[in-house]
Amino acid sequence: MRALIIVILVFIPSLIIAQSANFQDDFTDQDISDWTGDNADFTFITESGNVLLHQDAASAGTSQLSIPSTNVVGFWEFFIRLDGFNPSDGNKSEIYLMSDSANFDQAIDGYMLQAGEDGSGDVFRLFRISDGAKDGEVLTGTTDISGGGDFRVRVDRDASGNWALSVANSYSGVIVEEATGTDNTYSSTSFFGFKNTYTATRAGKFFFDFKIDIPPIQIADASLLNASTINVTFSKDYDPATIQNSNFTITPGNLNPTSIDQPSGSSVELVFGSNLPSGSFDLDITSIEDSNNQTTLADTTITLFRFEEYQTGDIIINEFLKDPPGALEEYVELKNTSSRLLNLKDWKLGDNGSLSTISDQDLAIFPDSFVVISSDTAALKSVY
Ligand SMILES: [Ca+2]
Ligand SMILES: [Ca+2]
Ligand SMILES: [Ca+2]
Repeated sequence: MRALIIVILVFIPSLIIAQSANFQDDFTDQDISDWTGDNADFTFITESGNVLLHQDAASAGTSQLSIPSTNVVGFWEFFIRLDGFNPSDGNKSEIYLMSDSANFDQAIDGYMLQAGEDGSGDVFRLFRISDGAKDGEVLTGTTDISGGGDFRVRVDRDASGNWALSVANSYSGVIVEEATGTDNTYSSTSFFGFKNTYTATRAGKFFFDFKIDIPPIQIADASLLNASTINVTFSKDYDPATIQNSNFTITPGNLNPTSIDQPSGSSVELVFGSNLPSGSFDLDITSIEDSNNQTTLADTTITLFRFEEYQTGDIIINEFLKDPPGALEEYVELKNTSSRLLNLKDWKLGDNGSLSTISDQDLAIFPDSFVVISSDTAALKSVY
């Protein structure tokens, strides 16, 4: 019997998993001299350390900018703010993801994402543009943009012309895919850019960023709550799934917490099974992600101290200078005669006439080491 070999060709639709950005400009350099168009209509603002491009035109009209860009397989991700107005045909933004001309007023071929239309059904819409005119709607978003606002937008395109639109309602929001479409009429491009149309009252109401730049999660504070517990506070809420015992390690000893309490969305309490090492030790923290899984903590090492209880005679006045001549200041030198790390926090120093707290913060005095107390430590250093 002859073997019948059947070759089955399965058609698998191309998944939109593009990983590379087709175009980015974060405007950090506050320089758009590499863009072409109505450059004088634009300036910059900085919000939380992030630079945004700001249209600040003098009167009603249109303003556009373009820049050479040839990548078409990947994604365009950007921020757009239609600041507190209801977009319309007279107040809208058109993002030209692909264009064969630098001037969007010409008879271009390409693809344009529209933000703003008459009526109240405003959503992001991707159009094919042929000879400068809309030539078919490739996909239609669902996020309501009829009231303007802040939007993070990502448009993906693969080599076959499969498009996808993802939107979030804020700069650092989590984008969600909301529409797809297929159009491969044009598969190459020369320019990226945008064109805004506006009335006089909206001439300064457009903001952009063509790269999403979210501050990473960081350690805001770490300190001992007691001899076996460390509080760590992050700069933003974390993903609880990434709070694993193995992500927190103390050296020396390679100690991991035995349990972790989560008193708030941005702080943890690491509970260790025994007292932490006395003196100074390092806490290594790895693999913590923010609650939106958008940024990951850079591997961080924090040096902490665990002070020990003092005993009578541990701290002595080793030396002092009273009523010195000239410009010299009085000083008192304290010595830690013990072999343990001690804390001078809340210790008081005085004489018959006065009594002062040395420090209301942690003030380490290392084993067999000195702390010199003076009202003018700079002068003291220059003399001794
Ligand atoms: Ca930026
Ligand atoms: Ca630049
Ligand atoms: Ca509208």
